[in-house]
Amino acid sequence: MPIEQTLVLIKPDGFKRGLTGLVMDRLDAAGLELVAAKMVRVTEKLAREHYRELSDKPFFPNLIRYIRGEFHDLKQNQVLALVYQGDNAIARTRQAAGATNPEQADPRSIRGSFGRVTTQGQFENVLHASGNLADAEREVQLWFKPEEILTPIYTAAAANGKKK
Ligand code: IDP
Ligand code: MG
Repeated sequence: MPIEQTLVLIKPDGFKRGLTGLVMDRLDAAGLELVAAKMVRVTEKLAREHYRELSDKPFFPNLIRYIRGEFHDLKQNQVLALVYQGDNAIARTRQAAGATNPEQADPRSIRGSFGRVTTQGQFENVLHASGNLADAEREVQLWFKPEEILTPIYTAAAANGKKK
């Protein structure tokens, strides 16, 4: 099994509802190793770049507002950004997170336990977790400089090769 790194963001609902420690406990319990962590002010540019593959979706404008904390009164637009490492870390983190729609997620998963769909139809699902290796490589390098990660494994060449 290859060693992978994956990006986790504690989204504004998770942060505001005091779920940061719980998410980190669950990922610890899953045997994942924390190799980077920082609070980040999410600019419009960073949000759009992070979610660029979803820019055509009808929920995109509200997704950008959501990740920037505009629905949760986060004046600094802050999220906690984390990088977890381990064998098969990407799939294992997704497993702990649960399905995108919290109403369809395994009730024991983080999203299934603590996420919600708002009356406006927004999925508030506590955390972001990279979906696959290509996303993980791009996202870890979008949010972190190599020197901010204890043991960086993704190279700049991989990220540049994936730029449009
Ligand atoms: P993921 O976060 O599980 O990888 P993506 O499809 O990459 O799911 O979507 C990114 C985020 O956009 C989701 O976590 C969720 O917050 C939001 N989202 C995705 N699909 C919908 C939808 O159909 N309605 C509302 N929000 C959505
Ligand atoms: Mg995704």
